[in-house]
Order: sequence, then C-alpha cells, then structure tokens
Amino acid sequence: MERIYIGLGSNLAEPAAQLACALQAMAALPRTRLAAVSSLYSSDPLGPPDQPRYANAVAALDSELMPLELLDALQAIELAQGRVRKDERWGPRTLDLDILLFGERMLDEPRLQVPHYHMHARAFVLYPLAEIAGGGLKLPSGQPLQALLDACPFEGLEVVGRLPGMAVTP
Ligand code: PH2
Ligand code: MG
Ligand code: MG
Repeated sequence: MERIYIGLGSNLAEPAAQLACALQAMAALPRTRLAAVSSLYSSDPLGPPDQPRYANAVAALDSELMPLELLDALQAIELAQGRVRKDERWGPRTLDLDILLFGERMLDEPRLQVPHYHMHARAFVLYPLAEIAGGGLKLPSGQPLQALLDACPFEGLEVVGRLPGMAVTP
C-alpha cells in the first residue's frame, strides 16, 4: 500500500462537476482507497491565456496498484470524461489527472515521470497538496514541500469551496 497524490484539473464542461465525478471514479478503483481531498480551487490558466480558468484540487489515494496500472486507470477516467488529446501544449481540457507523488518513488519512464515534472513551481498544485499532506511532507529528493511553497506565491489562486460529499481526513 502506497500513498499517492493526484492533481486534478479541468477548465471545460462544468469543471467542478468534472472533478467531483473523477473523485468518485478514483474512489471506485480496485485495491484503492480515496484517503483525502483538498478544497476546490479556481486558478488562472497556465499556458495559452485565451482559455477559461481552471478548477484544481489534489487528492490522496492509498493504493496497491502499480504505477503504470494506476496511470492506465487514470487515463481511462480522463477518456470516459471526454478528454480529447490535442497537440496544443497546456490547452483546455475536460479533465486532467496527474500523478504528483507515488510513495517515495522516483520514476523516469517514457509514459510516467514522478514526481510530476512541473509540480515544484505550480501554486495550483502545491497549495492544495499542502492542505492535505502538510508542509512537512518531503519529496523523494528530500526537499520539504514547505520550501517549495515559500518560493511559490499564492498568486492567481482562489479557494472556492469544497467538492461535494468528500472526506478531508488525511
Ligand atoms: N493544467 C495544464 C495547463 N495549465 N493551468 C491551471 N491553472 N491549472 C491546471 O491544472 C493546468 C493549467 C496542463 O495540465
Ligand atoms: Mg497537468
Ligand atoms: Mg496530465
């Protein structure tokens, strides 16, 4: 059983409902428990500016799935919720589920890099992650989450509420 943190994002087709639906789907994965969910955030889009604001959140899973099994399952959820892969980098999407941290693992495989390659400087990942993991969490590099937060202003980010029906207990 490993503790995994997932970043959720959406900026199309009722973003908050997309995240709520994805949480239900993750909670239903085999050999997996949805352990915690952050507040719901609204954030300025990173990337092309001519796209809607994002809904973002972070969830903690306790799972016995192997990393690529979990990746397959998350991509299936993205597809089920209408994700269309386009060439545009960082363009709008109905649902994005990113594996941020997977236990203590450092993975560098063609399909999966963990820790997630851009999490270190993204407020919409770091603040919700800290909410459920605490600033004392250490990345596999040994770097404390708090150090990343100190270097990343809470900018363009807004707490807009909670996702429905979800426990917050870490
Ligand atoms: N995801 C992206 C690109 N830009 N911007 C925000 N605010 N939130 C996201 O989740 C996000 C983004 C690609 O994954
Ligand atoms: Mg992403
Ligand atoms: Mg992604």
